[in-house]
Amino acid sequence: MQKTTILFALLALLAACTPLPPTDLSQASLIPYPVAVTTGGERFALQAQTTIYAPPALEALGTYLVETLTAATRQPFALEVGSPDPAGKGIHLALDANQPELGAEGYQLTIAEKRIDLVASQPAGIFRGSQTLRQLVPLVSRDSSNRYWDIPTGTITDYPHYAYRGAMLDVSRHFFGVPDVKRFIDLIAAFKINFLHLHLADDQGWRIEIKSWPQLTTIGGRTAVGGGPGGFYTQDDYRELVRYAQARFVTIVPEIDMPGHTNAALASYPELNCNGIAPPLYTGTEVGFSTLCTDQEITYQFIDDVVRELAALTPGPYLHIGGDESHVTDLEDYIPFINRVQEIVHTHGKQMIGWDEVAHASLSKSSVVQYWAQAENALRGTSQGAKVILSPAHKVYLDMQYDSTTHLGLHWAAYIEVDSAYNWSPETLVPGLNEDDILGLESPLWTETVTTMADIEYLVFPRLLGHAELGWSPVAVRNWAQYRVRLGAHAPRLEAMGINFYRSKRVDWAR
Ligand code: IFG
Repeated sequence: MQKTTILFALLALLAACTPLPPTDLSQASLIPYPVAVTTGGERFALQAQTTIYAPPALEALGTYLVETLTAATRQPFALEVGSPDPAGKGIHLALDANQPELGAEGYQLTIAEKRIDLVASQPAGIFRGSQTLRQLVPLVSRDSSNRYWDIPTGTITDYPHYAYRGAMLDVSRHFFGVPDVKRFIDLIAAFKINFLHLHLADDQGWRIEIKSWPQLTTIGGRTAVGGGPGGFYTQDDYRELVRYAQARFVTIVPEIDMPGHTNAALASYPELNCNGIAPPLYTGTEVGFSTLCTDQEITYQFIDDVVRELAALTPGPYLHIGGDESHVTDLEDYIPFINRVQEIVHTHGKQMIGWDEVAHASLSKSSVVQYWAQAENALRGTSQGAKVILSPAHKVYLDMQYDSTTHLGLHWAAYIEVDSAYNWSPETLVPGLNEDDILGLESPLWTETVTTMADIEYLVFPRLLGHAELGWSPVAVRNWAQYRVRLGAHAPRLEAMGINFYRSKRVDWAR
């Protein structure tokens, strides 16, 4: 036998005998960080033979997990539906109604050397736990054999701090087609974001087909900021986005901004204008210059038709009616307008969300105030029994530049570096706002300066990961010094996902 062959044989024998170093699950760079992690010190060797087991009710989630693990390892894993492994090995998904403390989205992940159990009280918890498991699979296998991906053993018990953890995409200033929005859904779902707010109509573009008012898209959808081609979602496109989001336990919140931010609608139908004259399509970036005609009945017929059609397409509980920057709508007209629109939203079975100015109206307890600019409006809202979603522009507006050198975005609210985006507390941001009045937080991306998916990713990532942690993780685990280490370790994962993320100098990015 050749000397080299003998040498390799000895090395392989040595490797096989050498005990692998212990692992520590609590040191895993998980984002958002779980509620409770205990380490087992050993490893579960994920390999091609590993089988995923799921009951029939979780077949789709089992398929999703197989696809996720295959993408991570290039191994084709098998899914067994309804027949657990008699030897108990493999990855087992299960629903357990006897763990109500996990809530709608919580899960328990138990990793032993030969078996992983992912248990939840509801299917959403299996999906959320799958994102954690995905982050535990190392990006490279144990050795050059490319056969073992070592997952640290231990247990994770986890559930969200806030029920509403959102991201908003403005598809009006610039339009983004179905494939881009689907990618956006994939990326936000990977970090346990569970609401996608689509800003579907504004001065520059109307982006959703309304069959009873077709010119909203045939005229109002024509263009965008800068005068380039616009676009719109047919109702089938929108249904496809809703389906895609639902499969990832993301709920879509559609927004039709009104009475301001309505030039696209006004340009589409002269009869919607108080003077009966349709203004030209608008391709600039000013705000606050448009208003629906609040004292004409046709306006409310229009709104009822739009809300009816949109509500029928939207399984989620919320319909967002905007209400921001209505600078040319007198307050004494604005208030009854919002009150009436709130009624229309209720008649079509939805709860109203509005930007914080809507708190000047008479809000019902089912309504939600999205605080973006005036903290006192958040308190105006809760004093009426409404709830609050926190979107403080100086902390979560993802169209804000990172610093003065960022080639995209604005800075009217603030420059928001990665540490600043993370270093705040939803619980104490607004003095006097009670914790149980806060549904959660949402990070809007306005797209005046954003035209491509790469632009979206550059502004959204990595700041959204910090917001995902502020929304999901308990107060005790949220601190920048510790989070920034985990964030830095995520760089190879973000690269593996093809995300064009901003490499802030405030973070030590792993290679
Ligand atoms: N404010 C406007 C947005 C957008 C934004 C850009 C709200 C609620 C400034 N309204 O934010 O339409 O123009 O940062």
